[in-house]
Amino acid sequence: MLATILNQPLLTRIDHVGIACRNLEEAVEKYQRLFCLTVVSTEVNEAQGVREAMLGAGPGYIQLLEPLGPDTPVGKFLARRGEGIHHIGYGVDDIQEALAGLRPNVRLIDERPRHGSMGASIAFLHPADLGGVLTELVQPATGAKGIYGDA
Ligand code: KFV
Ligand code: CO
Repeated sequence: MLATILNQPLLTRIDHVGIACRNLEEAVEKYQRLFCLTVVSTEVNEAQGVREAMLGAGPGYIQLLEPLGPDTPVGKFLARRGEGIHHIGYGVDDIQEALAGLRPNVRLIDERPRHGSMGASIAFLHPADLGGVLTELVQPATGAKGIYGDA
C-alpha cells in the first residue's frame, strides 16, 4: 500500500462526526441556532437507511442522521443507546488502497466502497476492532475516481 510504503498517515483529516438523532429537522434547527452553522447538503440514502444533513464546521462537517426505520443501523443504535455520537468519518486519499491495506487487520463492514454524502466514496470499519468506535473512511468526490462498487 502506497501510504504505508511512503510512511504517510492513512487518515488525512477528520471529515465528519456522525450524530444519531430522532428528528432531523429539530436537530438541524438546534445546530443552526446554537452554533450558526450552515447546511451544505441534505440527502436520503436508502442503502444506508438514513436521512441526513451535513453542516459545515471549519474544514469538516457535522453529519446529523435520522433513521429511515427501526431496522437500520441508526434505528438500532437509537433503540439501544439513544441519541448521540454514532460514528467518526476520516478522510483518505484512496479508499480502495486504504481498504486493501486494512483488510488483513480490521474487520471491514464494507468490502467495497459505497455511495456517501455529497458524492463521496465511503466504507465502514467495525467498531469491535476499533475500541467501540464505528469508523468510516471517506474519499471525497473531488478528485475521486468515480468507482463506487455497488453505489
Ligand atoms: N458504534 C459503536 N458500536 C456500535 C454501533 C456504533 N454506531 N452500532 C452498533 N454497535 C455495537 C452494538 O453496541 C453491539 O455491541 C454490536 O455493535 C451489535 O449491535 O458489544 P455489543 O453489545 O455486541 P447491533 O446488533 O445493534 O448492530 P449490528 O446489526 O451488528 O450492526 C452494527 C454495525 C456497526 C455493523 C452497523 O451499524 C453498520 O453496518 N454500520 C455501518 C453503516 C451505517 O452506520 N450507516 C449509517 C451512516 S451513513 C453515513 O454516515 C453516510 C451515508 N455518510 O456519507 O457519511
Ligand atoms: Co458518515
